Amino acid sequence: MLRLSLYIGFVFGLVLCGSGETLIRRPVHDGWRFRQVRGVNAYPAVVPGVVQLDLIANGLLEDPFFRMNERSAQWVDKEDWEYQTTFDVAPDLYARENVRLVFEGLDTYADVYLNSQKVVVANNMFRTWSVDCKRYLRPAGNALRIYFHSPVKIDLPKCLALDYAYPASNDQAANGGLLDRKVSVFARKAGYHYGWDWGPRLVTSGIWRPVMLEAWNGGRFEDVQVFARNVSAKSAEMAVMAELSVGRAAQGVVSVVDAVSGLTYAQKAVSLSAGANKASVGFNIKKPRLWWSNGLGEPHLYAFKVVLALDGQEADARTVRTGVRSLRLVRDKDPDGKGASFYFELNGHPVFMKGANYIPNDSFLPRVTEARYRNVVARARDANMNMLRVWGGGIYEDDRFYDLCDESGILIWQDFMFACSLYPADPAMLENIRQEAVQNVKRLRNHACLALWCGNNEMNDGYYGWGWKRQMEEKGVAGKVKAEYDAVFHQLLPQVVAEVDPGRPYRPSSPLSDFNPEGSDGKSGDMHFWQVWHAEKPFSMYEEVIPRFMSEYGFQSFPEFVTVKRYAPDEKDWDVQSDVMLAHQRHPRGNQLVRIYMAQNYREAKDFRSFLYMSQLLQADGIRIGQEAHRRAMPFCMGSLYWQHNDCWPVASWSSSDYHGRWKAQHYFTRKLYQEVLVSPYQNEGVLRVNVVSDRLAPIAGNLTVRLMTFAGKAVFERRTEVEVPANSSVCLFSESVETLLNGSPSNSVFVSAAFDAKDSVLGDSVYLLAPLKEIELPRAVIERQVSPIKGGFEITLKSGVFARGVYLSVDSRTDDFFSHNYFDLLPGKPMMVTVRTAMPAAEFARSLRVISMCDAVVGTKE
Ligand code: BMA
Repeated sequence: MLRLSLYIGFVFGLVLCGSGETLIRRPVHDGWRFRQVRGVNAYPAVVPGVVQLDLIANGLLEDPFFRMNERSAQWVDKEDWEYQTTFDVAPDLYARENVRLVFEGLDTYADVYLNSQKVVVANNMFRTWSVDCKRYLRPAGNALRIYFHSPVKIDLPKCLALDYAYPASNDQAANGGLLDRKVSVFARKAGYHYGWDWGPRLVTSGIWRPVMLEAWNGGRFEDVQVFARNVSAKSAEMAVMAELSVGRAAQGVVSVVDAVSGLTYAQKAVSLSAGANKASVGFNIKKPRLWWSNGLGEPHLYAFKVVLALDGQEADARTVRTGVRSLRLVRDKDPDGKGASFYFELNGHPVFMKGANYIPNDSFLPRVTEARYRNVVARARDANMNMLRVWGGGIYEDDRFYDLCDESGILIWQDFMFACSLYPADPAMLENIRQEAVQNVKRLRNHACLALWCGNNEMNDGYYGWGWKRQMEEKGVAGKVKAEYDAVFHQLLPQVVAEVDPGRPYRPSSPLSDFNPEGSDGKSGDMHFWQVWHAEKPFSMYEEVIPRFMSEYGFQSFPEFVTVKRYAPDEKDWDVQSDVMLAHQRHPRGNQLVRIYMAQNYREAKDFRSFLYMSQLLQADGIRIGQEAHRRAMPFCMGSLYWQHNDCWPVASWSSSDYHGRWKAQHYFTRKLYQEVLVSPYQNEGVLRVNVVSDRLAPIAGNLTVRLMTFAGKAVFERRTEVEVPANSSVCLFSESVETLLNGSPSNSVFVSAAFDAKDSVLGDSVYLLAPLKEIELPRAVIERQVSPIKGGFEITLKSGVFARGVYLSVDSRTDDFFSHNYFDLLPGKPMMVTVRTAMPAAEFARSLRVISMCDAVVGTKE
């Protein structure tokens, strides 16, 4: 893969640097300065960037992620800001017939002046803005100035002009000094900037994506789409659709070449007239190397170089890297007498979607580096996920993100950027949304990872289920706002998808039932299940309410102590109810709910640090019940996406890995629960059953071993059976009454260990407790450790004479460490080997390594 990317980089390099006549693209990122419009001084600025980052870099704003500093950053969004640079145009670029200035992202209300000419008026951070600027340019000393209007000042009057309020449940207007005036819905700007129940209110302004100069002679591609029409093992019918602009009528040739092998797939002569043109080229690939999702095979990517030659001269070339695969969302009417199906079928095989919901990686988007994108996608891949849902309150992600998902076999459920609110939609706004949708659908449609377009997050549920309909009726505007809703999600967006990306499914909202347009019942369509958490229902409800496709469910935890100390370094703040900790807990009842579930499920944590650790186990234990129940229920249920994969700042949240990328207990649990083979013990009416769930596309013959042991390691029961696990299915392969198994031992003194092995390797295993943890008196586990250095870190071997629950390794002083395994159960007498990646010297590591288990974290463990 690395070789392929290097090669593609090389090919791109040739194309972009220009071997003479091809299109030139150069950034305009140097020499920028910014100033507060009401102020006098100008300061150096980084482009791409946002004003808060520039203020921080110039010592004018304190890091809003530290302690309660977010509060003193609230003035920034009430100000107007101006960014300015001057640039020269290199002679080769200046000599081209056409020069275009492209802003890939302006956040949000921006007037752009080039040499004093107003060339762009922007009002949507999700759109690209470009201007053919040859006539305004000079060879040297071009002045580029961008005036950013305060989004609050622009939108507040729109809000005040109405005698009703658009619901926006997560907009933290009050924290921004705006009382109850929720202005977020008026801006085409990432919803989470205005605050969320896991995010701070940091409303940014700035040149958040690259600014480029593009120059060409004769003609260029405006867009190149490559897709597969029909795919089988034998052949793939491919299509290239190109949009091109040419200066004057010309004879052109569009060819498609394999960028790696140089092989020409197709060549077509086209007669082009001056202006905009379309051209399509078809070709076949025999025995294509298919793209597979993570776990099922290689996500092979082809690199198609599409070349435009005009009058015999190469004018432009684009390399599109994409996978060849067929993907369908299968909605059979009533395949099993239980309602319509909802599953993805990849290359002819139904695939259970194992994944999570994804939010932006930072409140300040431009500082999400390539390395962070790599890390967040690797976190999904390494936890055996095959789908992420890019949720509607964030952004249409960077190309880099989708490239990485293509490479990693991570399918994407892509929301349009609307979440948990209702939005005004007058004709101007509808046109704005149309442009946004067309541009983003075009930008993303070549990605093999892209599985589905979805109109919005939870707006349908909000309207019918959360009381918005009634609120709007009371104000006499229900007809109006519902018409606005329908115009966007039932007319405009499906139309855009049908026109621009016809092969991809569209759903108006998530969640959505098919037969009951006024809600989501899980019987058809997808479901967000929040009764566990918001309605305080027990985790066991996850076993009762199983939909066709679970696109959200989740439970909060706190980040690790080492992360907490970065934003709350003072001991006086080490209490979840301290002002600082509460500033990093944005769900109004978050702490209360964590405490309620903790008290129901576990014994009391003995101190702050233990509480943080136990909150992570609680989350992992709880979500695990859902993850296993969903997988066991295949093929009825074909997807489990928990809320949420990542964080945008350090906070208590539903994430399974924190802002710094540290895996929480839930992430370690997920890696195991999302393995190809899951061994899942569960109890029902006095019977212990063990299901084996396999995503493998072939049956597996092996052995299932089920053991019962006391915490001190005495065997109570053991059975080993030869079994066959059918392809791509869930089967119950063990069933026995708990009473027989226990054979007189109390249920709170034993654990079950179940494992499935084939050809001498364990493909899946699980530890299961027969009694609730709260009723279990965990023995005091003394964990022996041996540490030896290895390349890039250490190897640690752990052993305990008795069962140790949730063994947790940590080192205090750094955040660059990564433990291969953590929060696992140690079985009596059975050693466990963990490696850690760290730069820490050996002596310091040995000194700071902490190893605890649950018995060390709760009050009242007996010696
Ligand atoms: C879901 C999401 C988010 C939210 C999460 C936790 O409804 O769509 O809006 O952050 O719940 O409350």
